[in-house]
Amino acid sequence: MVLASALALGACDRKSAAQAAAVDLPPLKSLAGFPVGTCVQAAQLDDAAFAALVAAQVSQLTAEWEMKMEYIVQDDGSLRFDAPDRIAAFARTHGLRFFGHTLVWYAQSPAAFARLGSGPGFAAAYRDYIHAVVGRYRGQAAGWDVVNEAVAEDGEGWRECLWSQRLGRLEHMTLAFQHAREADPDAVLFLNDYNLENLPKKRATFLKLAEALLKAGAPLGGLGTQTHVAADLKAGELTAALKDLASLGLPIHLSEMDVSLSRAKGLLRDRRELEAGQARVYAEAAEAFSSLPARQRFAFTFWGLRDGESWLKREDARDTPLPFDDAGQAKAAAGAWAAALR
Ligand code: 9MR
Repeated sequence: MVLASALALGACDRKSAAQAAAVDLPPLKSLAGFPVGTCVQAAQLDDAAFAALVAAQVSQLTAEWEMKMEYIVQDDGSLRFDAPDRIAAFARTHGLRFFGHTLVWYAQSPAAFARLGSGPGFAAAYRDYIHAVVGRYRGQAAGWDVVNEAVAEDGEGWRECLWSQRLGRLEHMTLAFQHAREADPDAVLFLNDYNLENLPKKRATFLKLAEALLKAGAPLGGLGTQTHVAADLKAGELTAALKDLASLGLPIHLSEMDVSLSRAKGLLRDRRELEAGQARVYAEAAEAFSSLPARQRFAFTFWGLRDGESWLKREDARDTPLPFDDAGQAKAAAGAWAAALR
């Protein structure tokens, strides 16, 4: 199956993504009745064409990685904020909403925390970190991914990590939400995860976790569904997932959408079919998201705008998962997304 997708993508080298038909569209944010976001890296803002595209197309910014512990926490435990401050300043200058991503992530456990042991010093450092980061953007960040990717890959329970080992499985999450609330009384606080569209079992565990957090007194205010999906996602799966996630009544952030061609499992044969599948998936996402009750539509965020900047390129340089091509021209995928909103 991997070979089939590789062959399909090979065929498309003849026609590069940049040559794919560009479509003429008004700015995406002007078409949607909800905030439209993208992620950015601070250095990308030096690219004038990219900065102009971002300012024109979206109304919300997420830092792609520079608000995570991997950037903020230094080896000696001190914190650095230069890159996130730059992204926040760009958002302010251009009148864009700012979204915080992410406070507690199983995948990141800096040495500065690990060496603290499990005594009260660890709990204090955990609280101080959340207070420092959330407090710094208090009044500017509309929301935060407080806990990221807590559900196990196969949907069987929750992941073990440094935070759960030192502070407790549910307790470390409850505490993170409480500390974030102490630092910013107004930000909407999210639980965020992936593969909720294609794995109903993982989605069910995610919803149970959300309920457990609420019961434990966590000020959970919204659910984030990343939506890193592939062009062969079955029709109807995204719609069913969003409906299910919305059943708790909390605001929904479609928080990191991209639609991979390379990850499609060979069900679609050639690039033309893969691109049509991608457009169909983007259209379904737009339609399903705009069908949610207005008060539950927190934001619709693409994980990047131009194909060339996608993290998925590291996995397969031929992938073109985003709504704009390398030159910043809207692709058929963006056209389909926009048409589904009209
Ligand atoms: O796209 C992000 C990539 O540039 C970073 O190197 C990586 C680690 O920080 O994180 C990627 O973004 C991830 C996001 O933060 C959480 N959900 C999955 C995203 C793609 O891996």
